[in-house]
Amino acid sequence: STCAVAALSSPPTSFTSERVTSGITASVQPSAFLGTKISVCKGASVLSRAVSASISRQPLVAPIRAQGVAAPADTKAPTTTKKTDTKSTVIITGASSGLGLATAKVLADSGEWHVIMACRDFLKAERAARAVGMPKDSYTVIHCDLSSLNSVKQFVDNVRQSGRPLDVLVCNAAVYLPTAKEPRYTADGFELSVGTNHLGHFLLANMLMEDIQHKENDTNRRVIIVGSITGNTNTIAGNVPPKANLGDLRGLAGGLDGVRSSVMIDGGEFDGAKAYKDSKVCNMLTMQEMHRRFHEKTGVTFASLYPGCIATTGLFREHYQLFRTLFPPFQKYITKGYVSEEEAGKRLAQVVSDPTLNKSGVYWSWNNQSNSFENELSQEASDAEKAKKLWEISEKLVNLS
Ligand code: NDP
Ligand code: PMR
Repeated sequence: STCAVAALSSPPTSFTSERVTSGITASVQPSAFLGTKISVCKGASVLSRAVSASISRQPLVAPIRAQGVAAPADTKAPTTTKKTDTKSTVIITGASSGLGLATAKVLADSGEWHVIMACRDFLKAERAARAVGMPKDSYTVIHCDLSSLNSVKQFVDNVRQSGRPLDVLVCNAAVYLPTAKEPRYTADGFELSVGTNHLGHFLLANMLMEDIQHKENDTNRRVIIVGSITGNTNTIAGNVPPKANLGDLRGLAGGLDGVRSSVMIDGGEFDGAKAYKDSKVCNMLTMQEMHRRFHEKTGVTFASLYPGCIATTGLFREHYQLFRTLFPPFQKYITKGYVSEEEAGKRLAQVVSDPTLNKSGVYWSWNNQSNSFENELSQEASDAEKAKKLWEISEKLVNLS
């Protein structure tokens, strides 16, 4: 056989591939799209063709045009409700890599879902969708940068313009800055991890509630916010320092801006790893608060999950190289918490579409046989009073109240 196995595992070497007419520079990462190894064979697969096209800077079969900020991929989208297909619609934030992309692929391949990929890098998302072979009419890329409240609002407008009735929202995107010495900020001046992972999604989910609850004759309407074991201090993983802790939320109340207040939710010194774990606690608290506020009134199901340790994703792109080399085998052979991107994608896709995972207010996890179960959250991540306070402060910060 002429097959060669190309190990395209981390680290993804990123490079600037081309400059497009609008002046947007596309950064392409030929990293492991779904798993760590990609077979490059004679009569190459769509995946390997697309990946090598990206690498060799050759254009893909059809040209990709950047739509400029916040324009939907489907420029011919009518402004009235689309009745042409019977598919359900799911928005997945951060669908350009890792868990989001793997989930988008599973749902697109099922033939039952149209996936709106809410991504900050239009070209990367379009390329990723093509590289994993998502059918052309199964997805739309719409620009959304969660680190800008204006971009989130623009995204919501564009979704409404597309006319697709919305069934499910998956808040999946995240950044993790474990090696940052100094804080970084969103466009609105919030510390970047909590600003993106929590506040961006908080605004998005709140705005889209209106659209999700207005869908008629459908019981499968869900809002899913991806959580994590590392935000739960009732686990070993959650006890690896620095531990998540929101304290009395004084830093958040001050705006996380590093000027009037601390950049950390609890008012402490900047720590990128802690900020990420804190943001995951916020994600899990937000899901429960949404359940309490909206489930009975709207029938919408709210859920969070820990999909397993997907040690190969871009989440660890800013970690030390040594960590990125050792982390996958450590999780595979020592903690046994490792899951592939494909497996994690199947899990999140279940939370989106499986009729048996319809219970609201649940934090889903999977056992070693890959069976789902309702998991327990840590004390802080299930503290209803804290959830309410978090909600009220977050509403103010994103100008919803
Ligand atoms: P990846 O880095 O592969 O995916 C994160 C995605 O978020 C990327 O598509 C990235 O876009 C996107 N993103 C980052 N910042 C923004 C922004 N400002 N606006 C829009 N999109 C943005 O990581 P994972 O797939 O691992 O992470 C997905 C989710 O899974 C996260 O919520 C993470 O917390 C969670 N999780 C991951 C675990 C793991 O072990 N990996 C374990 C538990 C939970 P781009 O492609 O442009 O960089
Ligand atoms: Mg952790 C015992 C099980 C277990 C599991 C399931 C994880 C998942 N981790 C476990 C244990 C340990 N980890 C132990 C014993 C250590 C000390 C050696 C350890 C270390 C560690 C580090 C340094 N682990 C990490 C890091 C990270 O930088 C990751 C992180 O915290 O990101 C926020 C991480 C993770 N461990 C996990 C998972 C899922 C992560 C990624 C975190 C996430 O996506 O939320």
